[in-house]
Amino acid sequence: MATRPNIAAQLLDRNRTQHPDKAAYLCGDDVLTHQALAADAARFANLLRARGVRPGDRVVLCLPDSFGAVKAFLGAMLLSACPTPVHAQLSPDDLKFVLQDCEAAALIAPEDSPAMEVARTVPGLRLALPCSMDGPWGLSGFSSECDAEAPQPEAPGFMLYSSGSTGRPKGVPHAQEDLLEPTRGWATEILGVGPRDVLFSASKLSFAYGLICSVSLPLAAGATAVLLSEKPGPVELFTAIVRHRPTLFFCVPTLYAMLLRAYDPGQGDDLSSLRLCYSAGEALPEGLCREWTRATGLELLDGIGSTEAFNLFLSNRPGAVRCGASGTPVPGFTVRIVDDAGADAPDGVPGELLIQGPGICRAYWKRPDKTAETMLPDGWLRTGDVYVREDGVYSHRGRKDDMLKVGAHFVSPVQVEEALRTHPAVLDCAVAALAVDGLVRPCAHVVPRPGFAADPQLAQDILRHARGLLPPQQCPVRVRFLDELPKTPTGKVQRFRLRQP
Ligand code: 3UK
Repeated sequence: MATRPNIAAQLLDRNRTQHPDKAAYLCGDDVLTHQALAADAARFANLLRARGVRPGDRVVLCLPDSFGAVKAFLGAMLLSACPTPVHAQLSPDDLKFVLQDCEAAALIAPEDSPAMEVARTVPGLRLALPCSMDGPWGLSGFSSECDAEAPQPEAPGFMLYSSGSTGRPKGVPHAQEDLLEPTRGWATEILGVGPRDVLFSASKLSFAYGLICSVSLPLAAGATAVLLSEKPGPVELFTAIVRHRPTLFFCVPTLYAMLLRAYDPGQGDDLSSLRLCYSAGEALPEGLCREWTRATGLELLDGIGSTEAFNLFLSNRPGAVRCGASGTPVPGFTVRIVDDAGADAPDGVPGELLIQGPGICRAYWKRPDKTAETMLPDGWLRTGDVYVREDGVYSHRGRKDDMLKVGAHFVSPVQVEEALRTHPAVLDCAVAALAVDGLVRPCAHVVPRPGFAADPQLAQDILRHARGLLPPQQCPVRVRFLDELPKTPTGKVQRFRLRQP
């Protein structure tokens, strides 16, 4: 078999040759040209090699979105190591789990960050290298040219972690080539991304949606991308849009709702550079879709993707937006809606969405149980999403499992319940989705311990208790008291009975 090309080398070399001085990335007041990006990515590959990192080794990146993060990601890829970006604010516990689970050879993180503390507690880790916003430390001693390694046959080209129903996240490995899949059907045929576009994603590089919109799309199109290193709030996002004048904006529904509330064109919130807004990560409520377009005059396209697919597989189209629907299959994908027996569901009947297409992950990292459940032997991927098709258009009807998508984060009811049970008044509890303005939020259903009055004061106390233990998206927004939870004869709680659409 012929050796496979190194995808990072391909992207970097093409851009460096065609437009060396064009901006590849904009971040705050700083500009990174395609030439400077290629040079520093090569330096980083050479550094990793000199420090004993080999092709196939996992290199965990725990970094804010920044030039440094992109250089580190592409540099690791040049070596055909496996860059594994994780959220910069990942808890020390979860980071330790990821480093051990993927048997990381290296961790790249900001100097003095909690991540660097965690690194000291992981024996197998060979390298913990500090990284500034501009790049990993010590690049200047290395050559700006590097001999890129060909991707190894079985080793993952890059990996992302996705949260699971029972606590720990699962590694989702992808081949290097998968990085380019979203640039074909979705970016080219649907969005029409070209070299003159300036892309801006509020979602971070550690999330597949962010990696696609901030790395795959701009580099494949020879375009420019805006990076925001801070936590994205309305002020930060409007400021970046006004300053950098992006043409394409990618964000999640929860943030569109916040942006819409804050939007004030009279106060300088100028969105005139945008030709299109895109929403993914969780279902976009129909009302929010309409309101956004009414207020801004901009189309808002909803589409669904997943970490496993490393792509969008259903999408709305410019000029033909159906608010409240995920749209139609993205070119390259075949989709089915099936009933519990695996038979095709007719139009109008909800069932689970299965997808098939290029670039889909074929096995979770070291999780044969989860792989067997999700990746069917005939090549279909179970999305876990319930969909209904009408007139060829697909609409999301929630998740088949108990997982919640809140602000585009997976939330496991089990984890929230564990936290709630540490409150002295909670005898039993179950967490299920509650729709607030069409967006999914966790609701706690609590059976109080005898002797505790089920009143609003206790509800507030339980919510406060949860906020002290859980990240914001996992915190219930409401407590409902029940005398008992709905359970199967075998005692399993039936969370689906508690959902309030
Ligand atoms: C849900 C949606 C309704 C759905 C993602 C690449 O979200 C992405 O990846 P994840 O692995 O989550 C996947 C799950 O999220 N979901 C995502 N988008 C929508 N549900 N409407 C939507 N538009 O449950 C799916 O199975 O974190 C990965 C590119 C884009 C992405 N959104």
